[in-house]
Amino acid sequence: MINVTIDGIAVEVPKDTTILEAAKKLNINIPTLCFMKGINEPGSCRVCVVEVEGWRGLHPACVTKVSEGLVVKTATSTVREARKNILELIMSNHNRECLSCDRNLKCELQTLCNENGIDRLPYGGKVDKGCLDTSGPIVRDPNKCVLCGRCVSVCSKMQDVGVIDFAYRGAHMTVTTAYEEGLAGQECINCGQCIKICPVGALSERDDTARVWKALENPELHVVVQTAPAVRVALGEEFGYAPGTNVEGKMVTALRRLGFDKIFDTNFSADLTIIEEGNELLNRIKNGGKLPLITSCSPGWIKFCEHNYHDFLENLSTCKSPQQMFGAVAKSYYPVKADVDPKKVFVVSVMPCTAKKYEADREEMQVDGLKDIDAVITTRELAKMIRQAGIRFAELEDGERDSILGTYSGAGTIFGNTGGVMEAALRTVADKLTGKSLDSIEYTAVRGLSGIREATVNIAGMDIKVAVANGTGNASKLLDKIRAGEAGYHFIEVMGCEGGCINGGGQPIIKDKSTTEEVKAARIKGLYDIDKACVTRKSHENPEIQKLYAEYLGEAGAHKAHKLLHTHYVA
Ligand code: HC1
Ligand code: SF4
Repeated sequence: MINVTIDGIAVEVPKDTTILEAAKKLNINIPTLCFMKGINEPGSCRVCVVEVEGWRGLHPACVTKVSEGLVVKTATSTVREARKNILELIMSNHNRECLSCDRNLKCELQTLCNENGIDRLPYGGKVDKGCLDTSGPIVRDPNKCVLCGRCVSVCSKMQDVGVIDFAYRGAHMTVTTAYEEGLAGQECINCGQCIKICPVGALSERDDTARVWKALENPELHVVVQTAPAVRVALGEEFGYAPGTNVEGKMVTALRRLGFDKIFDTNFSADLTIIEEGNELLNRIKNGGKLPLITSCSPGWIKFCEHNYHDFLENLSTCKSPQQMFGAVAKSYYPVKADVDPKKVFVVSVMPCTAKKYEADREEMQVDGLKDIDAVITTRELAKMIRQAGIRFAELEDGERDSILGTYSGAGTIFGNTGGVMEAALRTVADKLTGKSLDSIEYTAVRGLSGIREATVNIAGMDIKVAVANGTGNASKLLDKIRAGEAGYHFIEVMGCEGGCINGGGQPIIKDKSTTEEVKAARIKGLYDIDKACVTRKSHENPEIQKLYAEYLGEAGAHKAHKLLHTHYVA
C-alpha cells in the first residue's frame, strides 16, 4: 500500500492508484472532462490538473499514479487559475449556443464552467470546424465538439466500430469520419453510445418530434403508439425520479394527453417475437437448420453483423424485431378488429434506441407497400414532448394501456435487459419441449452485466448451449471464438449496447457519468421487478397473443405470420 496526503488528509491506497482515484476515496472531487474510466484515459484536456509538492508544474490527476509520501494539492490558487484558463480556452473553441442546445442543463462543460468560476468569456466564440451532419439518425455538430475523444474511444474500443476519429492538427483538429462523409454513409451502426458519452451537445439524435406532432394534429390519421420495454424504467429520470422507477402508468396517461388514439406496448410484440423465434429455434434444432440461432431484435447489432460478419447472416433469426412486428400487426390485424383503414393508421414508436430510427426506415420493413413504423422517437424525445405540452408528469394519475395490442407478460418486459430475450425464449421453449407449464422460469445464469455470459440449460433431457453478448464489441469477441472453432452454441442473444436496451443511445443522459453502472443496474432491476409482479410471465400464456394467433395469424411461422413478421438481411 502507498501513503499519500491530499489537501492535508492522509490516505492509504494500493500501488498503481491514480491521484484522481485516491482523491475520490477522500470524497475530494477533482473535475474531469476527457476522462472516462476504462474507456478514455488520455490525460489530454488538463482540466484535472493538481499540484504535487516538490514536482515542477501541474499534473493531470487522471493519469498520474501515486507514489510513497506524495503530497497533493487539488485546489490551490495556481490550480484554480489554470483550470479556469483551460476552460476559457475550451469555450473559445466551442459554439456557445447553450440556451438552445439539446444538452442545456445536462452539459458537463456548462457544469464545469459554473463550478470553476467562469463568469465571463474572454475569448472569441465563433467557431467554424465543419458542417452539421444530419445524414442519418445520429446528428453531429463539429462546432460544439470539445475534442475530448470520448466518442472516438466508445465507438472504436467499446463498440468495435471505429467510424469517427481525430483529423488534422493543432487549432484545426476535429473529430470526423473517413473523407468527412455523413455518418449515414459510413459503417456507423446508429447505436448512439457516442451521444450518451459526449460531455456536451456535439452529438444528438435526429429530432422526429415535429413529425409526431403533425400526425397527432391530423384529424385524418389514427395515431397509435407503442413504448419499448426499457422506456418505462428510465423516462422518470427526466422528471426527477430515481433510475429504475417504473413510471408506466404516468407515461400512459401522458401519451393519452398528447393525443394518441391508442396506447399500446412493445412488450406485447416482444411476446409475439418469442412465439416466432422460439418456434424457429425448435425447428432449427429438430430439422438440422443453421445453428447457433442468433437474435435479431437489436438493429445496431444487425447492421454490425451485415458489415462485419457476413458469414453469420444465415444464423440470424429471420424474425423482425418487436418494434417492427408491432407495426406489421398494427397495420393488418388491428385495423380489421378496430374497423379502421390501415392506410390511415400512423404508428409511432417510443424507443430507448437511436438505431430503431434507422431500422424503421429499412426498405424491407414494410408489408404490401405500407411501412410498419411511421415515426420513432427516443425516451428523451418523449420527455421533450411531455414538457412542450405543459404536462406536469409527477402529478399524473396512472393510466391503463389499450387492448388489443397492449397486454404483455413478464417475459416480454425483460427484453429490455441484456439476457432478457434469451430468458424469455427459454421460458417458452422449455414449456414446448416438456409439454408442461414449468414453475421454474428464472434463468439467472444469463442475467447480469458482464460482457459475455454462457450457460448450458438442460430441458427435457436436451442440453441447450446458450450465450449472451451485450455491446457489439463483446459480440465480436464471441463470434471470433466461434469462427476459430473454440466455441459452439445452439442459441445466442446479442444486443448492440452494453446492458441491453436499458442503456440504449436514446435513454436519458446520465449527467454524472461516474454513476453509469449504478443507473444501468437500477434500470435492470426495475424491469425484473415488473416481471416478478406480472400475472403472466411467459409469452405463450399472454391471452392477447393467443387471440392474435387464433383469430388471425394461424400457426407460428405459417404463411401469414411469415409475411408479416419475418425479414431478411443484406450482405
Ligand atoms: Fe429494445 Fe426490443 S428490447 S430492441 O432493447 O427487442 O429499443 O426496450 O423495444 O424491437 O421489445 C429497444 C427495448 C425494444 C424491440 C423489444
Ligand atoms: Fe460509433 Fe455508435 Fe456513434 Fe455510430 S452511433 S458513431 S457506431 S458510437
